[in-house]
Order: sequence, then structure tokens, then C-alpha cells
Amino acid sequence: MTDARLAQLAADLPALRLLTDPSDLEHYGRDWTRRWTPAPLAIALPASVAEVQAVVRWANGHGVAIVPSGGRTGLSGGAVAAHGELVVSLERMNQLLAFDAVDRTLTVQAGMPLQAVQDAAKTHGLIYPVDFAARGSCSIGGNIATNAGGIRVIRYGNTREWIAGLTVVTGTGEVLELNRGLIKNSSGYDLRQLMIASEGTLGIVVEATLKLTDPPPPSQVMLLALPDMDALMRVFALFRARLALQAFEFFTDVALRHVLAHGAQRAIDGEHPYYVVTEFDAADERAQDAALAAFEEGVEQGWISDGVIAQSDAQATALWRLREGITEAVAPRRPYKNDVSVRISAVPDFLHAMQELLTREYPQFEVVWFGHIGDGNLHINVLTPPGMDDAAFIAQCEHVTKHLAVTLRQFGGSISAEHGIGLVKRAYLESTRSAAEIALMRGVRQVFDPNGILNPGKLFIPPPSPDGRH
Ligand code: 2HG
Ligand code: ZN
Repeated sequence: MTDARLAQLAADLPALRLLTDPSDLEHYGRDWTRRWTPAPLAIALPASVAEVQAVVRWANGHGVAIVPSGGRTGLSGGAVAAHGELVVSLERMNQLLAFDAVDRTLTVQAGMPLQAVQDAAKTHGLIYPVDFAARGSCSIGGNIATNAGGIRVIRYGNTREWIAGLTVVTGTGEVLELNRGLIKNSSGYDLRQLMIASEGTLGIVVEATLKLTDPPPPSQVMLLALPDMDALMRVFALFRARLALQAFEFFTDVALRHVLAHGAQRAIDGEHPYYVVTEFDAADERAQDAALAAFEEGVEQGWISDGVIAQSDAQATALWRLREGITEAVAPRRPYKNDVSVRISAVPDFLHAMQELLTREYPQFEVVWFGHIGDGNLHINVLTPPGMDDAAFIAQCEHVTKHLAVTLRQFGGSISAEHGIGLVKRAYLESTRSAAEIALMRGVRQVFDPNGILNPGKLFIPPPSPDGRH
């Protein structure tokens, strides 16, 4: 170990797994954003809360920054280590600790993948309902650090709703057990909620107690083709009034083209500008008839051009793939991502404003729109034109994001609906948060992490250091 600080860490904690091979630094130093060159000092893979605590104390003593790391599926650069940080990966802390049938909770270590959490809940006849395409790779700790949303928010809400307790290690190495699984706890500030969406800047989530619930009734999955944007919101209103929705997701013909080219199966013939995948409770014939009636009404009104209803689980999975496969399908085109939200009531006007903005500002680019329209959350992926230099592309996209931020401010929306701010959106935080709020947020960070050890440079633009680095 050539670095004296690391040699000290290895001597202090002989059982701690530490990696310094270039391939490991590369692997653990980045997330799904591909914009930064990974350059961590080393990777620590603690196996216990005590080890995490000792690592944080060492980092304080040596002024080394820590990047907390889960499945690194983030899209905002929250888990990128590009400046000699120690990556603290929770990968080895992936165990189920307890299930409580009376409380209906699972207690897990933070490195457990979301899918493993979902599977564990199922073995007890219950569900952990937060769900999205990265379920197999992301970790519950990362979900908590970003308040991950996904495809079932319309029914179940974000990760925030499902956290009954958290164990975290703060920036000073304090271990806090927050809320301890209580349903009712009116004893002052809810520090658990403060940790959720803090992107590893206040504490490292090491364990979580997750609420579970009953599985939903049997459902049906429908794919709809729509003629225009107004139809989209009309169909949403119609379906929401008539059916018990579990999901209502939209994407455009451009998105469809990419998933089909990536191996998904076409389900509706012809050219249509917009599509919706929706899933709703359909336990009995009455519910199924209501769905058909809603569909027919949408067709009669001219809001739905075509549609299919899945006749089997395999078909339902194939329809879902059209929506869930988009991120992977467009990844080779190194997209610039926006993940924005407005109140549902503002969606129609916001969509029009966005469409106008994008056609004005991005005529030269291929833009893929999709998202959780029933939650007011849009994903806008701008694809790098073939042969275009990354730096030039990003500069143009950043320019448009400035306009987008202005539009969002007008609509009272958010620059990050569910992916977090990280490095990618930190310059735009003030489009969503007032100066007073940001000052208070910085103050909170100072309390939990006075030496700025945890994930510096994420969420906020840090003051420039004397050597000009962040
Ligand atoms: C999704 O909804 C994810 O599929 C990823 O939030 C969105 O790739 C994206 O922009
Ligand atoms: Zn999403």
C-alpha cells in the first residue's frame, strides 16, 4: 500500500477488505453516468456497521472524502468518485437481518439489491412495492439515499413512504438508529426522513427497516397508442377515474423505435406518436369490464387510436419491456438525461411548454421522452448524435437545461423527480429550492458532517478549494 493514509487504515482495520487494483478503481468509481473518469483513492468493502464507523473516523482524521456506494445504477453522478475519494461500497453488507410478521417489516443491510428485498417480502406473502427497471442491480441503501421512485409510485408512493427505521453512520462516525420501526413517533424532528434523499451527504445508510404490504389484487396490463399529448392526459383522467391504477407510464414513438431495435417485440402496428403502458386491478369480471368500457370510451372520444391487453403473464412482461427497456436501449447513444416533475394538474401545460422548448432548442438532436406521467414525472433523454464529441454535446445540453430550469421554476416543478441531484444537476438546484432553503440544507449538512467528508461535491456546488478543485 503506497499511500500512507491507506496503509494506516489497513493497519487499523486488518479485516477490512480494501481494493486498489486499477480495474476495481474503474469499476467502483463510477455509476451509470459515464461523464466522469473514475479516480478513487481506493475501495473499502466493510462487512459491519462497526467497520463503516471506523472507516468514517479514519476519513475524518486524514481528511479523506468518502463516496458511499450501492449498486451504482444512479443517473446523476451521486456515486461517482473522480477526485481521490475512498469509495465505501456496501456490497458485502447485503444480508436480510429480520422479518417481523406482526410489524410487517423486513430489516436488511443497505447493500441488499432491491430485487432481493422484493423476493424476501414475497416469501412471506407480502410485497415491498417500490419497483423499477434497475431492481436487479440497485441496492436498497442507494434507493433510500435518492428516495427512488419508479413505476408504482402512482399507487404506493416513493421509497420515503416505506422506511420504518434507518441505521446510519453520520459524517463524524456517530451511529444513529432512527425511528426504530415505530409507526407513531411525534417526538420532534424526523431525522430518518432527513436522511432519505440526502444522497450520502449526511450519513451512510447501513441498515433499514422496510414496511411491507399486501400484494395487490390480480392485475391486467394494457398498451395504448395515442394520437397526441392532450389525449394522453385525457386518457389518464379517464382511467384514473374508472380503474384502480397500479401504473400509468408513457413513452413516444422515438423511444419505441429504440426498444424495438434493441430486441423488444412490437405489440401494436402502425405509426403512433405516443404510447401508454398501464396496469390496473382486474380481480374479477366487473373490473375487467370496467377497463374495457374505459378503453372503448377513449376510442370513441378519439383519445385512443389502438390498444392491446395482455392475455398472459408473458405478454404482460413483453408489454412492460417496451417501457422498461428504454434506458438500456438508448444507453449506447450516451444520452444527456433530464428527470423533471411538476404537479399533476400542471402536466398538460408543462408538456406543451416542454414540447415548444425542445423543438426550438433541440431541432438537431434526437430526443426520447418517457416517464411516469401519472406522477407528473418526465424523463427527457437527449441522444448524442453519431460522431459528435461528448464535451460539445454536453455543453449544448447544459445550455438547454438552463432554459428548462427557468420553465420548471415557472411551473413550480423539480429539476430532479427521482434520480437525485448528484453532480449532474447541482448547478440547477436553485431552480427547485429557494436560496433560503439551500442555506438551511447546507447548514444541516454542516451539523451531520462538519468536516465535509461525505460525498463532497454532490448535491451542492462546493466552494472552490485553494487548489481550485472541488
Ligand atoms: C425509468 O423510469 C428510470 O426508467 C430511468 O427512472 C430513466 O433513463 C432514464 O432517463
Ligand atoms: Zn423513472
